[in-house]
Amino acid sequence: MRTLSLSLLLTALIAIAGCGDGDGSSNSSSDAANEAVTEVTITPVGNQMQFEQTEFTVPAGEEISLTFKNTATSSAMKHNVVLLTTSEGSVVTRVGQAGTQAADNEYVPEDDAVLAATGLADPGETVTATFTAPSEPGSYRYICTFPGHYATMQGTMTVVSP
Ligand SMILES: [Cu+2]
Repeated sequence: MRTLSLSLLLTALIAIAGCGDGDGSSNSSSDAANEAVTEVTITPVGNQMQFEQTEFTVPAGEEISLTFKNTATSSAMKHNVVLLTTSEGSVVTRVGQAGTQAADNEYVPEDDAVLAATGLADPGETVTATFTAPSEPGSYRYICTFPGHYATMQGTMTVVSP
């Protein structure tokens, strides 16, 4: 009898844990990342130079709304999200490094490889960019171009056929 109660209790606990997983606002689980969406919210990892959401998937050719919510509290942690037309490392480096020289444009460099960009968000600020997803399925890198951030602040947008 005791064994039975314990196993019932465990089952109940597992069910509760399962529910908690489903209604969380975070989209960071791999299941959520694989599902094509047209609205995306990205946050930083605390006061680190990292995106909490390092991957998301969108349908090709659709209008996408990308929101960056800067939940950091350190005044040094200003961020943006700059989507690139490629995932090629040399381009990521080029655009990432060029951010330093683009202070007058919220650190977004003028570069053909910039597909879309949010404005610069101070801690506590939320910024949004809308753009049309590429028609070509594939991997597209996104970075923060605030000086010194791009090396660790990166993620990948996957475009899939709708
Ligand atoms: Cu940043």
